[in-house]
Amino acid sequence: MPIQIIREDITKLRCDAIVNAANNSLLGGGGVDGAIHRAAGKGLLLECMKLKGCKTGQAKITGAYKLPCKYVIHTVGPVWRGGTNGEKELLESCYRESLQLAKEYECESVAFPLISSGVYGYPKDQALRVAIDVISAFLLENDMLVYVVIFDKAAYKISEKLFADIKEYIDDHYVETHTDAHFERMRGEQCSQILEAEEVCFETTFLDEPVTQQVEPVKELSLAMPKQVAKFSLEDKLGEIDESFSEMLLRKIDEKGMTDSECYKKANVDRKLFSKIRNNVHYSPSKTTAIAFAIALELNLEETKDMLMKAGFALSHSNKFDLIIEYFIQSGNYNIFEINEALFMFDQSLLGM
Ligand code: AR6
Repeated sequence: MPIQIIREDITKLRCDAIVNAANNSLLGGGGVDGAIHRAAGKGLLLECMKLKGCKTGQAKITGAYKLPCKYVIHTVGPVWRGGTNGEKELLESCYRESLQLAKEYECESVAFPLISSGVYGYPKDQALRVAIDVISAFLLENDMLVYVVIFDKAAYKISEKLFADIKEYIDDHYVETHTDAHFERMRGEQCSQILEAEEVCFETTFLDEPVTQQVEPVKELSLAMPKQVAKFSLEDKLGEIDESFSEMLLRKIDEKGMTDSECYKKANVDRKLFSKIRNNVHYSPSKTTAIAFAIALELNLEETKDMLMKAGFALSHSNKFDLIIEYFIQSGNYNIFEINEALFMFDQSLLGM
């Protein structure tokens, strides 16, 4: 099952468990901890008092009281002290232990805030990297829907270099679209057709011949089309039906020597959706799902376009989403979670699900 990065107040989520970025006392505090305790009510504090605190990197579970979820998993992230004091290992441990508890309590869905990235000062981009790495490793072995909740997007940023590279790519290619050679050629061709027609008319006035005769070539051009189409019956056309999206996907999985589950997990797509696609040769996936599979299969740009075409989509240079996808494929970076971080950063739909 997949990871979803969302922008929400975690206290509003109706999933099985939400994770609290607590302190060692487990008796409440500021940030997300304060919000969770306020929304849950006194009952949560009373239960937390019985837990006798929690060590950094560990996790404990309680009921959720007035919250819309079933459980709250309390974990204590490390305070950032420059990154050389075992912060990363402790933060990894927070995610691992919380996921383990969620699994023990048979949670099907769990939501994490970006632990340690507020009051405890862990750099947000690095905190997100740790979250995604640990969660995706866990999901290779387990089925669960995991939300990573980004609360304050303004303060959150993906690596500045990656951001700058993507932005440059978008800017360059937007420009390319507007001075696009193909577009120019098309426009040129249209212009010369008009000019040709005008020339004919111009000559006609000189030759003083009937106008209808002069425009005939243009008419012939437009009448030729229906005649050609009429040569094929609809049945003939349907007989030429090409490989479907589902067929291409299954063929590529085999060619790459992957198992189905390796592929859908890498695509951040859940098992149920994959089996729908597998069992329906004419399944029409959404564009984000189709791209997710192209990424999981590490297809190059041409193959990706081909696969998208099977699902009735294209990649254009006229929107940011497509350009970000193209940027990652061209860079040979097929990490769907990094792609999703970037898409999130640029306010675009995320891949998978
Ligand atoms: N929903 C989702 N995320 C939130 C919410 C919310 N309602 N509120 C804040 N965040 P922090 P820490 C984000 O400071 O760094 C407390 O006092 C926030 O934007 O809550 O682990 C505890 O008692 C940030 O990205 O936790 C501890 O003493 C992330 O949650 C200390 O803070 C974590 O920020 C723990 O510090």
